[in-house]
Amino acid sequence: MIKLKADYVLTMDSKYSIIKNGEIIFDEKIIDIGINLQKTKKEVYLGKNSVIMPALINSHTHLEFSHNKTLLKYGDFIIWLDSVIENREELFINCKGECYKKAIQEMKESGVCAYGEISSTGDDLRYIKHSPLKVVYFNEIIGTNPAVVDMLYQDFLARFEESLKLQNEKLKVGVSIHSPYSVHPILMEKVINLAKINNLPIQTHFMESKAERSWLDKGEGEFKLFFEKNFKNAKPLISPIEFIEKFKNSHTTFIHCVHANDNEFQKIKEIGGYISHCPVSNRLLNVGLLDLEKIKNCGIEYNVATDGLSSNYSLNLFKEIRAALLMHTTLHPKYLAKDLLKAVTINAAKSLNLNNGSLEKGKDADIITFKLPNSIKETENLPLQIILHTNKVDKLYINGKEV
Ligand code: MCF
Ligand code: FE
Repeated sequence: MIKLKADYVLTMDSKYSIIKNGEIIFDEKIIDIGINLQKTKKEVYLGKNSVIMPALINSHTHLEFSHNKTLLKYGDFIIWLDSVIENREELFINCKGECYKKAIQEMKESGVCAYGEISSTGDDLRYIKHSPLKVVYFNEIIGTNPAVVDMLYQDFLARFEESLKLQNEKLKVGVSIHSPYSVHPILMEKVINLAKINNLPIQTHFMESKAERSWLDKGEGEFKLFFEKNFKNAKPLISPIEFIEKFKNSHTTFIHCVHANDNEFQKIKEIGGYISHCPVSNRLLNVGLLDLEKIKNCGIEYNVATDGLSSNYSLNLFKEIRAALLMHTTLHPKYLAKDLLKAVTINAAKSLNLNNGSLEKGKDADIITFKLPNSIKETENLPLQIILHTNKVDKLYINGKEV
Protein backbone atom coordinates (compact mmCIF):
# COMPACT_ATOMS: atom_id res chain seq x y z
CA MET A 1 0.00 0.00 0.00
CA ILE A 2 1.38 3.43 -1.00
CA LYS A 3 0.31 6.96 -0.04
CA LEU A 4 1.23 9.84 -2.35
CA LYS A 5 0.69 13.50 -1.53
CA ALA A 6 0.78 16.39 -4.00
CA ASP A 7 -0.05 20.10 -4.11
CA TYR A 8 -2.79 19.39 -6.66
CA VAL A 9 -4.80 16.20 -7.16
CA LEU A 10 -7.02 16.12 -10.24
CA THR A 11 -9.54 13.35 -9.71
CA MET A 12 -11.42 13.56 -13.05
CA ASP A 13 -14.50 12.38 -11.14
CA SER A 14 -17.97 13.46 -12.27
CA LYS A 15 -17.66 16.76 -10.35
CA TYR A 16 -14.21 17.45 -11.79
CA SER A 17 -12.92 17.75 -8.20
CA ILE A 18 -9.48 19.24 -7.78
CA ILE A 19 -8.00 18.68 -4.30
CA LYS A 20 -5.33 21.08 -3.03
CA ASN A 21 -2.71 19.38 -0.81
CA GLY A 22 -4.42 16.10 -1.64
CA GLU A 23 -3.53 12.49 -0.90
CA ILE A 24 -4.17 9.14 -2.51
CA ILE A 25 -3.78 5.66 -1.01
CA PHE A 26 -3.61 2.65 -3.32
CA ASP A 27 -2.45 -0.90 -3.88
CA GLU A 28 -3.56 -2.37 -7.26
CA LYS A 29 -6.78 -0.40 -6.79
CA ILE A 30 -7.41 3.04 -5.38
CA ILE A 31 -8.25 2.66 -1.70
CA ASP A 32 -8.86 6.27 -0.65
CA ILE A 33 -8.46 9.81 -1.93
CA GLY A 34 -8.87 13.16 -0.17
CA ILE A 35 -7.10 15.16 2.56
CA ASN A 36 -5.67 14.05 5.92
CA LEU A 37 -6.15 10.36 5.16
CA GLN A 38 -5.10 7.51 7.49
CA LYS A 39 -1.35 7.04 8.17
CA THR A 40 0.44 4.39 6.08
CA LYS A 41 3.93 2.85 6.23
CA LYS A 42 5.04 4.26 2.88
CA GLU A 43 4.18 7.94 2.40
CA VAL A 44 5.70 10.22 -0.25
CA TYR A 45 5.20 13.97 -0.70
CA LEU A 46 5.96 14.74 -4.33
CA GLY A 47 7.20 18.29 -3.74
CA LYS A 48 6.33 21.87 -4.61
CA ASN A 49 3.87 22.34 -7.52
CA SER A 50 3.39 18.60 -7.83
CA VAL A 51 0.34 17.12 -9.56
CA ILE A 52 -1.33 13.72 -9.29
CA MET A 53 -3.89 12.74 -11.90
CA PRO A 54 -5.20 9.62 -13.67
CA ALA A 55 -2.77 8.19 -16.22
CA LEU A 56 -3.65 9.04 -19.84
CA ILE A 57 -5.32 6.71 -22.33
CA ASN A 58 -4.58 6.84 -26.07
CA SER A 59 -7.74 5.22 -27.41
CA HIS A 60 -6.74 4.85 -31.07
CA THR A 61 -3.32 4.01 -32.57
CA HIS A 62 -1.87 1.94 -35.43
CA LEU A 63 1.54 0.86 -34.09
CA GLU A 64 2.11 -1.28 -37.21
CA PHE A 65 2.87 1.96 -39.05
CA SER A 66 5.41 3.22 -36.49
CA HIS A 67 8.32 3.01 -38.93
CA ASN A 68 6.84 5.92 -40.89
CA LYS A 69 8.55 9.27 -40.50
CA THR A 70 8.78 10.90 -43.92
CA LEU A 71 7.53 8.24 -46.34
CA LEU A 72 3.79 8.88 -46.42
CA LYS A 73 2.32 11.85 -48.29
CA TYR A 74 0.35 14.39 -46.29
CA GLY A 75 -2.03 17.19 -47.31
CA ASP A 76 -4.79 15.25 -49.05
CA PHE A 77 -6.70 12.18 -47.87
CA ILE A 78 -6.73 10.21 -51.14
CA ILE A 79 -3.09 11.01 -51.90
CA TRP A 80 -2.26 9.81 -48.36
CA LEU A 81 -4.29 6.62 -48.84
CA ASP A 82 -2.52 5.88 -52.14
CA SER A 83 0.82 6.39 -50.41
CA VAL A 84 -0.22 4.00 -47.59
CA ILE A 85 -1.15 1.31 -50.11
CA GLU A 86 2.13 1.84 -51.99
CA ASN A 87 4.36 1.76 -48.89
CA ARG A 88 2.44 -0.53 -46.54
CA GLU A 89 4.64 -3.61 -47.05
CA GLU A 90 7.87 -1.67 -46.71
CA LEU A 91 6.66 0.02 -43.52
CA PHE A 92 5.49 -3.28 -42.02
CA ILE A 93 8.72 -5.13 -42.86
CA ASN A 94 10.70 -2.40 -41.12
CA CYS A 95 8.58 -2.27 -37.99
CA LYS A 96 10.03 -4.90 -35.69
CA GLY A 97 11.03 -5.05 -32.01
CA GLU A 98 12.91 -1.75 -31.69
CA CYS A 99 10.28 0.13 -33.67
CA TYR A 100 7.40 -1.01 -31.41
CA LYS A 101 9.54 -0.46 -28.34
CA LYS A 102 10.21 3.16 -29.30
CA ALA A 103 6.54 3.83 -30.04
CA ILE A 104 5.43 2.38 -26.72
CA GLN A 105 8.23 4.20 -24.89
CA GLU A 106 7.06 7.54 -26.27
CA MET A 107 3.53 6.89 -25.00
CA LYS A 108 4.82 5.71 -21.63
CA GLU A 109 7.00 8.78 -21.12
CA SER A 110 4.01 11.02 -21.79
CA GLY A 111 2.01 9.24 -19.08
CA VAL A 112 -0.06 6.82 -21.15
CA CYS A 113 -1.12 3.71 -19.22
CA ALA A 114 -3.36 2.16 -21.89
CA TYR A 115 -3.92 2.37 -25.63
CA GLY A 116 -6.27 1.08 -28.29
CA GLU A 117 -4.28 -0.67 -31.04
CA ILE A 118 -5.75 -1.29 -34.50
CA SER A 119 -4.09 -4.36 -35.99
CA SER A 120 -4.53 -5.26 -39.65
CA THR A 121 -2.00 -8.14 -39.74
CA GLY A 122 -1.60 -9.57 -36.25
CA ASP A 123 2.17 -9.16 -36.59
CA ASP A 124 2.25 -6.53 -33.84
CA LEU A 125 0.89 -8.90 -31.18
CA ARG A 126 4.18 -10.59 -30.32
CA TYR A 127 5.91 -7.26 -29.87
CA ILE A 128 3.30 -5.59 -27.72
CA LYS A 129 2.24 -8.50 -25.53
CA HIS A 130 5.23 -7.99 -23.19
CA SER A 131 4.86 -4.22 -22.97
CA PRO A 132 4.12 -2.76 -19.54
CA LEU A 133 1.15 -0.75 -20.87
CA LYS A 134 -2.44 -1.95 -21.03
CA VAL A 135 -3.75 -2.51 -24.54
CA VAL A 136 -7.13 -3.05 -26.14
CA TYR A 137 -6.21 -4.95 -29.27
CA PHE A 138 -8.65 -4.31 -32.13
CA ASN A 139 -8.38 -6.93 -34.88
CA GLU A 140 -9.20 -5.06 -38.09
CA ILE A 141 -11.29 -6.31 -40.99
CA ILE A 142 -10.92 -4.61 -44.37
CA GLY A 143 -11.96 -5.55 -47.93
CA THR A 144 -14.89 -5.03 -50.31
CA ASN A 145 -14.34 -7.71 -52.94
CA PRO A 146 -17.24 -10.21 -52.58
CA ALA A 147 -15.16 -12.93 -54.28
CA VAL A 148 -12.72 -13.07 -51.36
CA VAL A 149 -15.08 -12.40 -48.43
CA ASP A 150 -14.64 -15.92 -47.03
CA MET A 151 -10.89 -15.81 -47.26
CA LEU A 152 -10.75 -12.40 -45.54
CA TYR A 153 -13.02 -13.61 -42.75
CA GLN A 154 -10.92 -16.75 -42.18
CA ASP A 155 -7.77 -14.63 -42.00
CA PHE A 156 -9.51 -12.29 -39.54
CA LEU A 157 -10.71 -15.21 -37.39
CA ALA A 158 -7.22 -16.68 -37.16
CA ARG A 159 -5.81 -13.34 -35.95
CA PHE A 160 -8.76 -12.83 -33.60
CA GLU A 161 -8.28 -16.25 -32.00
CA GLU A 162 -4.54 -15.74 -31.57
CA SER A 163 -5.22 -12.51 -29.69
CA LEU A 164 -7.90 -14.16 -27.51
CA LYS A 165 -5.30 -16.67 -26.32
CA LEU A 166 -3.23 -13.80 -24.93
CA GLN A 167 -6.04 -12.04 -23.07
CA ASN A 168 -5.07 -11.16 -19.52
CA GLU A 169 -5.26 -8.33 -16.95
CA LYS A 170 -3.45 -6.00 -19.34
CA LEU A 171 -4.49 -7.19 -22.79
CA LYS A 172 -8.13 -7.04 -23.88
CA VAL A 173 -9.45 -7.96 -27.32
CA GLY A 174 -11.73 -5.93 -29.57
CA VAL A 175 -12.59 -5.77 -33.27
CA SER A 176 -12.34 -3.02 -35.86
CA ILE A 177 -14.40 -2.48 -39.00
CA HIS A 178 -12.01 -0.32 -41.01
CA SER A 179 -14.70 2.02 -42.45
CA PRO A 180 -18.08 2.08 -44.26
CA TYR A 181 -16.34 2.46 -47.65
CA SER A 182 -13.76 -0.29 -47.27
CA VAL A 183 -15.60 -3.29 -45.76
CA HIS A 184 -18.18 -5.48 -47.49
CA PRO A 185 -21.52 -5.52 -45.57
CA ILE A 186 -21.37 -9.33 -45.25
CA LEU A 187 -18.02 -9.02 -43.49
CA MET A 188 -19.29 -6.18 -41.30
CA GLU A 189 -22.23 -8.25 -40.20
CA LYS A 190 -20.11 -11.26 -39.26
CA VAL A 191 -17.50 -9.28 -37.35
CA ILE A 192 -19.98 -7.04 -35.52
CA ASN A 193 -21.99 -10.11 -34.47
CA LEU A 194 -18.86 -11.74 -33.12
CA ALA A 195 -18.20 -8.63 -31.02
CA LYS A 196 -21.79 -8.51 -29.77
CA ILE A 197 -21.83 -12.18 -28.77
CA ASN A 198 -18.54 -11.85 -26.90
CA ASN A 199 -19.29 -8.38 -25.51
CA LEU A 200 -16.15 -6.87 -27.08
CA PRO A 201 -15.46 -3.21 -27.87
CA ILE A 202 -15.48 -2.10 -31.52
CA GLN A 203 -13.76 0.76 -33.34
CA THR A 204 -14.48 2.04 -36.82
CA HIS A 205 -13.19 4.98 -38.87
CA PHE A 206 -16.20 7.05 -39.91
CA MET A 207 -16.68 10.15 -42.10
CA GLU A 208 -13.05 11.14 -42.01
CA SER A 209 -12.90 12.94 -45.37
CA LYS A 210 -15.01 14.92 -47.84
CA ALA A 211 -14.26 12.15 -50.34
CA GLU A 212 -15.95 9.61 -48.02
CA ARG A 213 -18.99 11.93 -47.68
CA SER A 214 -19.48 12.28 -51.48
CA TRP A 215 -18.87 8.59 -52.11
CA LEU A 216 -21.33 7.29 -49.52
CA ASP A 217 -23.98 9.94 -50.34
CA LYS A 218 -23.79 9.97 -54.12
CA GLY A 219 -21.25 7.41 -55.32
CA GLU A 220 -19.20 10.35 -56.61
CA GLY A 221 -15.97 12.24 -56.01
CA GLU A 222 -12.41 11.11 -55.52
CA PHE A 223 -13.34 7.66 -54.17
CA LYS A 224 -15.11 6.91 -57.48
CA LEU A 225 -11.78 7.23 -59.29
CA PHE A 226 -10.02 5.38 -56.48
CA PHE A 227 -12.35 2.35 -56.66
CA GLU A 228 -12.61 2.34 -60.45
CA LYS A 229 -8.90 1.61 -60.59
CA ASN A 230 -9.78 -1.86 -59.24
CA PHE A 231 -13.48 -2.49 -59.93
CA LYS A 232 -15.65 -1.44 -62.87
CA ASN A 233 -18.95 0.24 -61.93
CA ALA A 234 -18.06 0.37 -58.25
CA LYS A 235 -20.92 1.59 -56.03
CA PRO A 236 -21.08 2.44 -52.34
CA LEU A 237 -22.23 -0.66 -50.46
CA ILE A 238 -24.00 0.97 -47.52
CA SER A 239 -25.52 4.32 -46.47
CA PRO A 240 -23.95 6.14 -43.50
CA ILE A 241 -27.09 5.80 -41.35
CA GLU A 242 -27.48 2.08 -42.13
CA PHE A 243 -23.82 1.71 -41.23
CA ILE A 244 -24.24 3.33 -37.79
CA GLU A 245 -27.37 1.24 -37.15
CA LYS A 246 -25.37 -1.95 -37.56
CA PHE A 247 -23.60 -1.10 -34.29
CA LYS A 248 -26.80 -0.91 -32.23
CA ASN A 249 -26.41 -2.90 -28.98
CA SER A 250 -22.63 -2.91 -29.18
CA HIS A 251 -19.86 -0.87 -27.52
CA THR A 252 -18.58 1.15 -30.47
CA THR A 253 -16.28 4.13 -30.95
CA PHE A 254 -16.51 6.07 -34.21
CA ILE A 255 -13.09 7.49 -35.15
CA HIS A 256 -12.79 10.98 -36.76
CA CYS A 257 -16.43 11.91 -37.74
CA VAL A 258 -15.14 15.21 -39.19
CA HIS A 259 -17.72 15.09 -42.00
CA ALA A 260 -20.60 13.45 -40.13
CA ASN A 261 -23.89 15.38 -40.30
CA ASP A 262 -26.45 16.19 -37.56
CA ASN A 263 -28.53 13.10 -38.32
CA GLU A 264 -25.51 10.86 -37.99
CA PHE A 265 -24.42 12.46 -34.71
CA GLN A 266 -27.97 11.91 -33.42
CA LYS A 267 -27.84 8.27 -34.49
CA ILE A 268 -24.45 7.77 -32.81
CA LYS A 269 -25.91 9.26 -29.64
CA GLU A 270 -29.04 7.07 -29.93
CA ILE A 271 -27.02 3.84 -30.08
CA GLY A 272 -24.75 4.96 -27.18
CA GLY A 273 -21.65 5.28 -29.37
CA TYR A 274 -18.46 7.18 -28.58
CA ILE A 275 -16.35 9.45 -30.79
CA SER A 276 -12.55 9.64 -31.02
CA HIS A 277 -11.06 12.91 -32.16
CA CYS A 278 -7.57 12.79 -33.75
CA PRO A 279 -6.81 16.46 -34.45
CA VAL A 280 -3.20 16.18 -35.64
CA SER A 281 -4.01 13.30 -37.99
CA ASN A 282 -6.99 15.23 -39.39
CA ARG A 283 -4.78 18.30 -39.92
CA LEU A 284 -2.00 16.38 -41.67
CA LEU A 285 -4.41 14.59 -44.00
CA ASN A 286 -6.10 18.00 -44.40
CA VAL A 287 -9.63 16.71 -43.88
CA GLY A 288 -10.91 19.57 -41.69
CA LEU A 289 -11.65 20.08 -38.00
CA LEU A 290 -14.24 18.18 -35.96
CA ASP A 291 -16.97 20.43 -34.48
CA LEU A 292 -16.51 19.68 -30.78
CA GLU A 293 -19.27 22.11 -29.75
CA LYS A 294 -21.80 20.20 -31.83
CA ILE A 295 -20.75 16.87 -30.36
CA LYS A 296 -21.06 18.22 -26.83
CA ASN A 297 -24.50 19.63 -27.61
CA CYS A 298 -25.57 16.21 -28.87
CA GLY A 299 -24.48 14.79 -25.50
CA ILE A 300 -21.83 12.50 -26.97
CA GLU A 301 -18.66 11.92 -24.93
CA TYR A 302 -15.61 12.44 -27.12
CA ASN A 303 -12.09 11.27 -26.44
CA VAL A 304 -8.84 12.42 -28.05
CA ALA A 305 -6.26 10.06 -29.57
CA THR A 306 -3.11 10.37 -31.66
CA ASP A 307 -3.98 7.85 -34.42
CA GLY A 308 -0.82 6.12 -35.68
CA LEU A 309 2.55 7.44 -36.84
CA SER A 310 1.05 6.90 -40.30
CA SER A 311 -0.69 10.25 -39.77
CA ASN A 312 1.14 11.89 -36.88
CA TYR A 313 4.69 12.86 -35.93
CA SER A 314 4.29 11.80 -32.30
CA LEU A 315 2.36 9.47 -30.00
CA ASN A 316 2.73 11.88 -27.05
CA LEU A 317 -0.82 12.56 -25.82
CA PHE A 318 0.08 15.82 -24.04
CA LYS A 319 1.36 17.16 -27.38
CA GLU A 320 -1.88 16.00 -29.02
CA ILE A 321 -4.17 17.85 -26.63
CA ARG A 322 -1.96 20.95 -26.80
CA ALA A 323 -2.40 20.87 -30.57
CA ALA A 324 -6.17 20.49 -30.08
CA LEU A 325 -6.19 23.47 -27.72
CA LEU A 326 -4.50 25.62 -30.37
CA MET A 327 -6.61 24.37 -33.28
CA HIS A 328 -10.10 24.86 -31.83
CA THR A 329 -9.91 28.63 -31.96
CA THR A 330 -13.63 29.26 -31.37
CA LEU A 331 -13.61 27.58 -27.94
CA HIS A 332 -12.46 29.25 -24.71
CA PRO A 333 -9.04 27.79 -23.84
CA LYS A 334 -9.79 27.45 -20.12
CA TYR A 335 -12.95 25.38 -20.65
CA LEU A 336 -11.62 23.49 -23.65
CA ALA A 337 -8.58 22.47 -21.53
CA LYS A 338 -10.91 20.94 -18.94
CA ASP A 339 -12.70 18.92 -21.63
CA LEU A 340 -9.43 17.83 -23.24
CA LEU A 341 -8.12 16.36 -19.98
CA LYS A 342 -11.42 14.47 -19.64
CA ALA A 343 -11.03 13.34 -23.25
CA VAL A 344 -7.70 11.58 -22.58
CA THR A 345 -8.69 10.09 -19.21
CA ILE A 346 -12.23 9.22 -18.15
CA ASN A 347 -13.84 9.50 -21.61
CA ALA A 348 -11.15 7.36 -23.21
CA ALA A 349 -11.57 4.79 -20.41
CA LYS A 350 -15.31 4.59 -21.14
CA SER A 351 -14.67 4.18 -24.86
CA LEU A 352 -12.22 1.31 -24.26
CA ASN A 353 -14.34 -0.15 -21.46
CA LEU A 354 -11.53 0.06 -18.88
CA ASN A 355 -11.83 0.50 -15.10
CA ASN A 356 -9.54 3.56 -14.93
CA GLY A 357 -9.43 7.17 -16.12
CA SER A 358 -10.43 8.75 -12.81
CA LEU A 359 -9.11 8.70 -9.25
CA GLU A 360 -11.98 7.15 -7.29
CA LYS A 361 -12.18 4.31 -4.78
CA GLY A 362 -12.23 0.93 -6.49
CA LYS A 363 -10.75 2.12 -9.78
CA ASP A 364 -7.48 0.59 -11.07
CA ALA A 365 -4.52 2.52 -9.64
CA ASP A 366 -3.38 3.92 -13.02
CA ILE A 367 -1.81 7.18 -11.93
CA ILE A 368 0.69 9.79 -13.16
CA THR A 369 2.66 12.40 -11.26
CA PHE A 370 4.58 15.42 -12.53
CA LYS A 371 5.46 18.97 -11.51
CA LEU A 372 4.39 22.33 -12.86
CA PRO A 373 7.10 24.99 -13.27
CA ASN A 374 5.37 27.39 -10.82
CA SER A 375 2.38 27.50 -8.50
CA ILE A 376 -1.18 28.31 -9.55
CA LYS A 377 -3.40 30.87 -7.84
CA GLU A 378 -6.84 29.55 -8.84
CA THR A 379 -7.26 25.84 -9.40
CA GLU A 380 -9.68 26.56 -12.25
CA ASN A 381 -6.58 27.43 -14.34
CA LEU A 382 -4.91 24.11 -13.58
CA PRO A 383 -6.11 22.09 -16.64
CA LEU A 384 -4.90 24.75 -19.10
CA GLN A 385 -1.51 25.14 -17.38
CA ILE A 386 -1.03 21.37 -17.28
CA ILE A 387 -1.64 21.12 -21.02
CA LEU A 388 0.70 24.03 -21.79
CA HIS A 389 3.60 22.88 -19.63
CA THR A 390 3.60 19.07 -19.54
CA ASN A 391 5.36 16.82 -22.03
CA LYS A 392 6.65 14.02 -19.84
CA VAL A 393 5.65 12.63 -16.48
CA ASP A 394 7.83 11.82 -13.47
CA LYS A 395 6.03 8.65 -12.42
CA LEU A 396 3.57 6.29 -14.08
CA TYR A 397 1.77 3.66 -11.98
CA ILE A 398 -0.20 0.89 -13.67
CA ASN A 399 -2.34 -1.29 -11.40
CA GLY A 400 -0.44 0.34 -8.52
CA LYS A 401 3.04 -0.60 -9.77
CA GLU A 402 5.53 1.97 -10.97
CA VAL A 403 6.55 1.16 -14.58
O1 MCF B 1 -6.95 6.74 -39.05
C1 MCF B 1 -6.02 6.86 -40.08
C2 MCF B 1 -6.70 7.42 -41.29
N1 MCF B 1 -7.87 6.66 -41.70
C3 MCF B 1 -7.87 5.33 -42.00
N2 MCF B 1 -6.99 4.40 -41.76
C4 MCF B 1 -5.82 4.47 -41.12
C5 MCF B 1 -5.32 5.56 -40.37
N3 MCF B 1 -4.07 5.28 -40.02
C6 MCF B 1 -3.78 4.06 -40.43
N4 MCF B 1 -4.84 3.54 -41.10
C7 MCF B 1 -4.79 2.17 -41.64
C8 MCF B 1 -6.05 1.38 -41.60
O2 MCF B 1 -6.29 0.82 -40.37
O3 MCF B 1 -4.42 2.23 -42.99
C9 MCF B 1 -4.94 1.15 -43.68
C10 MCF B 1 -5.82 0.37 -42.71
O4 MCF B 1 -5.23 -0.79 -42.26
C11 MCF B 1 -5.69 1.77 -44.82
S1 MCF B 1 -6.06 0.85 -46.19
C12 MCF B 1 -4.61 0.20 -46.89
FE1 FE C 1 -6.93 5.43 -37.47
